[in-house]
Amino acid sequence: MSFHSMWAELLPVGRSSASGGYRRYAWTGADADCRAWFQEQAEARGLAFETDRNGNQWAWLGDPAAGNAVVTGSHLDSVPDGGAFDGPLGVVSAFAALDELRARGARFTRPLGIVNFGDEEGARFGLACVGSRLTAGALTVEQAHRLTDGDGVTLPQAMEDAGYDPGTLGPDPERLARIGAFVELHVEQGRALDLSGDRIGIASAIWPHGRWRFDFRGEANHAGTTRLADRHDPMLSYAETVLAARREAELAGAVATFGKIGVEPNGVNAIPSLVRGWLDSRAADQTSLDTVVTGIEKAAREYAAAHGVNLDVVRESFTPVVEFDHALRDELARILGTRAELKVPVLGTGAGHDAGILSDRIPTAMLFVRNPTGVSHSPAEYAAEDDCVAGVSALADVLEGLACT
Ligand code: HGY
Ligand code: MN
Ligand code: MN
Ligand code: MN
Repeated sequence: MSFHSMWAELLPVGRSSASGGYRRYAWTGADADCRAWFQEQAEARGLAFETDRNGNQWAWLGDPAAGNAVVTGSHLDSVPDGGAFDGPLGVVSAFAALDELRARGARFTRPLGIVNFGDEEGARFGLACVGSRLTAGALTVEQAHRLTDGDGVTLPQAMEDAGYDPGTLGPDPERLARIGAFVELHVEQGRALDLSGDRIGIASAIWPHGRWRFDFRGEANHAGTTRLADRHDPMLSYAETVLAARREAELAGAVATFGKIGVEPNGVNAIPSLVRGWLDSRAADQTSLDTVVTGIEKAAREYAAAHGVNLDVVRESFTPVVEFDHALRDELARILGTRAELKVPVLGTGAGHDAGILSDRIPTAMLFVRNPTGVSHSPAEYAAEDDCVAGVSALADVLEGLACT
C-alpha cells in the first residue's frame, strides 16, 4: 500500500469536521479507531501484532526475542485540535518504509519493529509520553493510576472502558533489552528545514522542558456589586503572570506558554475563586529554563500578594535535556549522507518525543521531515507529500543500513 493511500485512509480518523483538527485522545473512540488501523496495517503485511502491558502497539518482522531489534514508529494520538502529521507521519512512514524495503528485496538480518506509543501528547490526562514513560520506568504504576482527565475519569478506568486491563501497567525492561536502536521519524515542529532548504534533518537534542500548574486562589464575589477596592481577583494575578512569562522568556531566549486555564466557578457574573493556569516552558539549556521559571514564579507571587490572592505552584512534569545517541546519529548521517541529493542538517528541537523518553534506556535517533510553515499542534500543521515521500525513502535507507545485509 503506498504512503499516499495509507495516509488517505488514516486522515479522517478522529478529525473534527468543524476545524479540521484532531481529537485523538488516549483510550477514546478515536484512539480505538487509530489502534484498529494500526493492527490492520500490521496484519495486512503479515507482521506479528501485539499490544504490550502499557497499551503500546507493536508490529514485528522477525522474532524480537532474537534481540538487537531495530524499531521505528511514533504515536497516533493528538493534542486538542491537533494537526494530521505530528505522530501519524512517523507511523505511516514506518509501514511505507517497510513496503519500500520489501520492494527493494532487502534481506533483514535483525528483527524489525514498528511501534505506536500510546498517549504521547498527554492531551487527556495531562502527562506526555505515558506509554513510553511507563515502559521505560520513568512513570510509576501508582503515578499512572492517579492520572485523571477533566471529567474525573482515571487512566485505569479509561483503559478498562476501552477494553484493556490496567492491571498490567508497569516497566518493561525485557522488551527494551531486545531493542538495539529506535529511530522515530517526525514532522519538524519548526522552520529550520524550510529555512535551510532541506527535506530531511537529523535530531541532535531535545531541549529540557516541563509543565507547571499555577493555582491562584482569590475570593469569589458578585461581579456587579463588589467594589474594585474590595476584590481579591485571581484572574488579575493570572493575567499579569501570563505577560510576565512572555517577558522572562524573551530575556532568557526561551519559550513559555500558558495554553490551558481552569476557572472556578467560571461564571460570567462571578469574580473567580480559583484560576488554574498551566505553564509549558522550554529552553536550549537547563540554566535558561531554571531562570525563566524562577522569574515567572517570582513575578506571580508578587502579583498574587498585591491582590490578596494565594498562589500554589506545582511542577507537574519535567524532561531534562536529551542528547540523542551520538553513534546512532552519526550512523544515520553516514547512511543518508551517501545520497547525493540529501545534505543532512542536524538540528535541536523544543518538542518532546517518545524517542527522548527512551533515550537513556536504548540508543534512539530522530529524523525530521520539512514543515514549510513550522506550524504544529494546530489544524494548519502541514508537510508536502513529496517531502513525506522523501522521508519514507530516507527512513527506508536508514532501516536498510541498520537492519539489512
Ligand atoms: O509537547 C510536545 O513537545 C510533544 O509534541 N508532545
Ligand atoms: Mn506533539
Ligand atoms: Mn509528536
Ligand atoms: Mn513522539
